[in-house]
Amino acid sequence: MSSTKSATSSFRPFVMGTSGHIDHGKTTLIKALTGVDTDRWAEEKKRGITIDLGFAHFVDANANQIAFVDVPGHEKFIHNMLAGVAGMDAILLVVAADEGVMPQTREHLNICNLLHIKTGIVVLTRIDMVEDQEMVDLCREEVAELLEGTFLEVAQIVPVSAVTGAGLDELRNALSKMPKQIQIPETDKAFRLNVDRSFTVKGFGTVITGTVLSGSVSQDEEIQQLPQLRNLRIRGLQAHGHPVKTVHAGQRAALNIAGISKEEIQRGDQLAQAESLLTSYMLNASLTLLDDAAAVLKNRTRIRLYLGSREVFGRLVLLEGDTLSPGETTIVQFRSESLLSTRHGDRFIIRSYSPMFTLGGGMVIDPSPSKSRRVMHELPERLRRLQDGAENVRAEEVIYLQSVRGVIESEFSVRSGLSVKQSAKILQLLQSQKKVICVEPLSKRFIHVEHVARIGKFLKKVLELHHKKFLDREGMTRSELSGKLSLIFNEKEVENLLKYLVKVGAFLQHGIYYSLAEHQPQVSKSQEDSLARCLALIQQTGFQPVRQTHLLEELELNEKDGIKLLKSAVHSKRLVRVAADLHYAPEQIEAILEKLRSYFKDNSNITVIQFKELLNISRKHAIDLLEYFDSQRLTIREDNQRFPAKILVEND
Ligand SMILES: Nc1nc2c(ncn2[C@@H]2O[C@H](COP(=O)(O)OP(=O)(O)O)[C@@H](O)[C@H]2O)c(=O)[nH]1
Ligand SMILES: [Mg+2]
Repeated sequence: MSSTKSATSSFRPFVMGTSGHIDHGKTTLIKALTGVDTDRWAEEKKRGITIDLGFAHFVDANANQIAFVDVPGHEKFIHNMLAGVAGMDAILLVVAADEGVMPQTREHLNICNLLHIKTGIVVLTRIDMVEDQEMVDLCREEVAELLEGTFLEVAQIVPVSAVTGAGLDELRNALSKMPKQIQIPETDKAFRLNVDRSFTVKGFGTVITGTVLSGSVSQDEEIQQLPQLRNLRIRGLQAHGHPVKTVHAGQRAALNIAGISKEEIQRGDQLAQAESLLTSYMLNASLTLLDDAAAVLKNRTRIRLYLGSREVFGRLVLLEGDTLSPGETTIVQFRSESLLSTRHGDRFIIRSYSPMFTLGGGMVIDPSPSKSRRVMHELPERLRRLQDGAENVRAEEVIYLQSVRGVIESEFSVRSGLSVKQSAKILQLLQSQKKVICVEPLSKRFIHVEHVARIGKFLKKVLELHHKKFLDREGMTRSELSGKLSLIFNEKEVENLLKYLVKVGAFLQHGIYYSLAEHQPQVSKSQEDSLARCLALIQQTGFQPVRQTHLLEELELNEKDGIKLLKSAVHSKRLVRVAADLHYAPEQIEAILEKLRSYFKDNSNITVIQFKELLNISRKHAIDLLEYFDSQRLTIREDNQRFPAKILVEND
């Protein structure tokens, strides 16, 4: 994403949202400050209430940009309020002095508190409506009590009247102090925006609006729409009503997007830098039930989840205990009915399915959990460590929780919440502490050593069974051994895993074979003698092959045992099986290839008859041998001629 040099200390745009009960004067206050009537819709004007999110911007005395998001107070439109609240840096909590704290004052405050909004200002509105100062003081006390223990506990409380203008200067003054209290916008992180509106503008096409949560994005850049994982190009940008080249964290932005209809992108979708989020139907999270939640929460309750500007339905699986009581915090798994896109650290709200009220909220700990039953053991403890452990503890859990699949570096920071730079450093540390291994130097896939040990255990079992079944064989080759591993790992990864397991002594490697340390291929002395005689016989006869019946006679074994011994000799590469009734010693095959090589020096190809004469063997054996060479890709057949394959001549 583009450089964010301009977003330095003097330029700290931020988003401030209203909160509070209906009719307490939120919309009127924003109009008094900005001149903008945020009730955009005819329906809103007719009914005199805010239904959906409204937007206005304000430039404070220090020329800093504040984007206001005006939310509806009515309990029926809390879902719209939730769509706007996710990107807010600060809150204007509005309480009418003549009415005091009301249900949605509490509910909005609870929501902002659960979403970890960091700061804000409390505005006591409509002070012209109360008879004396005493009433205002009473309201102030009531509000102060409500704010105890919340993020607004230390907030400034400003009494105002939008009608007389009293207190508005003090409020503007308080607003200009806000940037210092707001965390530096996350400008160095990946670009991310929650879509809250999508519409068509004549002559431009589809335009979406949203709050830039982190990073920045510029005209003509490619971004991804999530959870659809669709790549989109940005045709043009506006911030606060003006065309710009780049938009930054803390700004409200309108993006003109190429090649998509307004129906294909909607409120609830996200736009983000590719690979900065993970999609899943499942989330592991911590969840706090509100003190004033109406009832205990039962396991597997169907609820509404609010994440960014998105509302989805799903069930909450309690990972500890069967119920959750008001005020308690626990670890849960959310099973969504539609696809989600999140990263570690995202905050969410849950509301009851019906009737609708806010139940609680929490933080995403694992944005795309492994389904492996193996990691279900101790899962809540591990998730808790991943939630608030030290960086290296979190990093280790991230990798452990992905079981044998492990984590590739590009998704590591999405799962851990660590920056890309921190991630690289910590992965290095975990490797040097021998807690994780890297099985793929290119994609950088990391697996926890405990899971690698499990892979080792599994392979040892496979080897043990194999040794039992084939007493006389030396062991298994990599391709024989990789069977089930190749479902997860590519060839290079299998190779590296085996190399590691041999290094830590799980099993042995000799030549192309892997075997358990205790395994000794069992060939009896007499069988060994028989085989030696048989090999001697084969080699004596030059290129004239010995028939299998003759070999078996020579082995002095019955047919069944004899064939088994031949097979094991083939397996251990002491004998080459060219066809059912045709065996050669490896040295003979090499000698034949040598003859072929020198033949091909003077000839471009060879026919069966020429080959038969070259070796002085029967036509049938010549064909068998040539077909064997074809199968080994040493020769290439074209009609009745064989041409040398590259590897045959290159060995020259
Ligand atoms: N007297 C007086 N009336 C106000 C003041 N602020 C808002 N109102 C009125 O209170 C009603 C509700 O205001 P509105 O801004 O729509 O409230 P919201 O639902 O919180 O957005 C409207 O009739 C406003 O004119 C104020 O400071 N003084
Ligand atoms: Mg309003």
